[in-house]
Amino acid sequence: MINNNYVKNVYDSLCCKYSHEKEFLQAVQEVLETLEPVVEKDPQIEKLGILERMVEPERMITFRVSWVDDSGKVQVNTGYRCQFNSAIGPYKGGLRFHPSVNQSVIKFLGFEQTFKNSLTGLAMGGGKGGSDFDPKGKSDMEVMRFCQSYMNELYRHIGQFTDVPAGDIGVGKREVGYMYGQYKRLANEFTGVFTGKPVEFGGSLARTEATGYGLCYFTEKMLKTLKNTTFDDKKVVISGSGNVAIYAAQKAIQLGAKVVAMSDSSGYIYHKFGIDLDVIKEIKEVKRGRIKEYLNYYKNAEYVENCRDIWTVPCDIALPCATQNELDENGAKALVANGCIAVAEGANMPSTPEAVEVFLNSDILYAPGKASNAGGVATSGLEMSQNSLRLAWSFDEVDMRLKDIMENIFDTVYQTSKKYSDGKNLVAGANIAGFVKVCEAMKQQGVAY
Ligand code: NDP
Ligand code: 2IT
Repeated sequence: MINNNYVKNVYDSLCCKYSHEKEFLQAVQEVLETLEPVVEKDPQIEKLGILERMVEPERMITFRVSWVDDSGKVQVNTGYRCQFNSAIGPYKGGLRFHPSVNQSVIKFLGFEQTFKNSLTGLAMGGGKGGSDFDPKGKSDMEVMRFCQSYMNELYRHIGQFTDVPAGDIGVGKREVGYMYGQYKRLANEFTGVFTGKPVEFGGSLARTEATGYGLCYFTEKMLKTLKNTTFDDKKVVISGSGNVAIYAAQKAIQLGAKVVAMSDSSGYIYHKFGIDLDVIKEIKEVKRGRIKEYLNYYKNAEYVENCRDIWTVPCDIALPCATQNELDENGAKALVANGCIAVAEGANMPSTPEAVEVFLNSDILYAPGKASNAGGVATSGLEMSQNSLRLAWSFDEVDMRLKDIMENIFDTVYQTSKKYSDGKNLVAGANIAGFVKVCEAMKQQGVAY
């Protein structure tokens, strides 16, 4: 519910203009609702049109990506790069390759990225991109040809001081490698224009682990501060089995927890003795297979062919690490009913607005993705620093900085939440803290006329 007239007008005009962009409007509404107390205290925000500017990307690039499949046939996909906000640094954010990608999805991700990057305390603006290309079932050569064709268009819009892409769903080291190679051929320069690169050519150690590890560092700090407890001996459910999920599981296990369920888009596995992460890595990272194959290794595990039902598995801590809107009201109610004490988002906007409402009205600790999953992009920021310095830090050095950043984000979000609400609403804390820095930068930079 939005009450303030100015905020309401901004949101209503956006709804008229982009009525078909469901995910984007959802992300904007969630942020605007929490900004009301800030807007009411500072009339300059309305006078300078800060909110109108904040919800409109600086630039939205859409392009055709034609590529040749293994049979010699030409295929066509749509490519996107949304350069959302550059007030506090070059556009920064991942690329997603998934058939569900469209303008709404890319805009919601770019919008959220702006606030997330601000929370890291590093100098990074917000951006996101991708394509509706589906890497599943494609040969390595098809993926390479697609990445090269994608980069043939994108290269003119990016640069180490302009816009620095990275990975997201469907884009890992393999894809970043192919895209970086093509960028280098076209631009004839070797610069840190991508993050999440393989370590052989400038990638940072611990970037692969960073989002999942960062999620657990944030959650551990939240548990200690607000519930006087830790991951130790807790039962954890993690959705997804990609980059974020795997390394969230690894860190949770290192911190003494037992991960009992994980999923992919087809279904979830439940292993009451604790999931064997080496097997998940073998299936997902090496074979690029399906999570169901876990049953070939452990006969006493169970597989349920409905990924949404994973939230009915009783747990102490839930970490949604797959995709947007994967956790709905029913899932949220099941978690609350089963006595779950904390939900921390590794994915971007995994909880529907109805699910968030359930969490905020319960005793569950709820950490919104733009705060709790910021470890990935924060470590991308560290990769940019290392590339500029022409130095590479050790795994432990990067990991230590990551932990420090995540604990600082928690403190900032918690303190901001105490200042503007009851200290429990970390959604408000994250949105306001992320907003204020970008807002001040925009004010100081003026508008061109
Ligand atoms: P991956 O491609 O490595 O893994 C994605 C996982 O989510 C897979 O298990 C996939 O299952 C599942 N998934 C994807 N789409 C759906 C869907 N529509 N329904 C159900 N499950 C789905 O991606 P990441 O791990 O990198 O990203 C996961 C989430 O984390 C995303 O929301 C991303 O934006 C966010 N994130 C990622 C960061 C990073 O550094 N990589 C940083 C911060 C946030 P399947 O294999 O069946 O498709
Ligand atoms: O959503 C995200 O923060 C990411 N996919 C990581 C972005 C990045 O630039 O590392």
